[in-house]
Amino acid sequence: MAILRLVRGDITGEKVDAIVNAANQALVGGGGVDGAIHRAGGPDIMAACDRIRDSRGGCVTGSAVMTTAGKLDARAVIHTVGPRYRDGDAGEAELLASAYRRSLELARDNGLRTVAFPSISTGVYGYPIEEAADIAVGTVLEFMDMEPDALDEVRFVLFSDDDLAVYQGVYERLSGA
Ligand code: AR6
Repeated sequence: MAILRLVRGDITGEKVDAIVNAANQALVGGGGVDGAIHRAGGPDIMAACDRIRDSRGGCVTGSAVMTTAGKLDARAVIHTVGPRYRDGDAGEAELLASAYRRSLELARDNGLRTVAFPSISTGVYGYPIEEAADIAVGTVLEFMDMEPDALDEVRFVLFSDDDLAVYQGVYERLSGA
């Protein structure tokens, strides 16, 4: 049975099997958590992203790819691409759920049993945090329910106290805790 944990912090300091990055389709890096991961992990991560871009064009929204974790204290970085939020009617919810699900499947398929997620799409991509937290926590709980032996732990690493409080509220509501 896997456990879900919610913590506040900088995801680049997490010691887990897989750190998930909120990337863009071209895998070219950027600001936010993407910039922090490449800065802390060093150039090997971008070199691996370059190879993925050259061989298969990058990563479409709602999907995920895996690279080395470079100097991070993890075995891999899973780069997923969440949707840019427009009005909520452009398929954003399905794409965000898919980003989480594909990341969890990639971890499972590669024997990565502890996974740390940031709050995907809620920074530069503008997804309202309450709605995004609902999808994030809901998708992870559903995966753990369907596949109880696939992973040991999923950890959400929230960058602010406010974001952590939102995720905690959603978790209590969805899990009945
Ligand atoms: N650890 C944990 N969370 C963080 C960290 C960190 N070190 N730094 C920022 N966050 P964002 P997006 C939080 O913008 O919305 C990039 O340029 C941040 O406070 O990183 O999916 C990519 O290249 C927010 O809550 O990702 C893409 O172009 C959350 O991480 C685009 O931004 C996500 O914010 C992706 O936008």
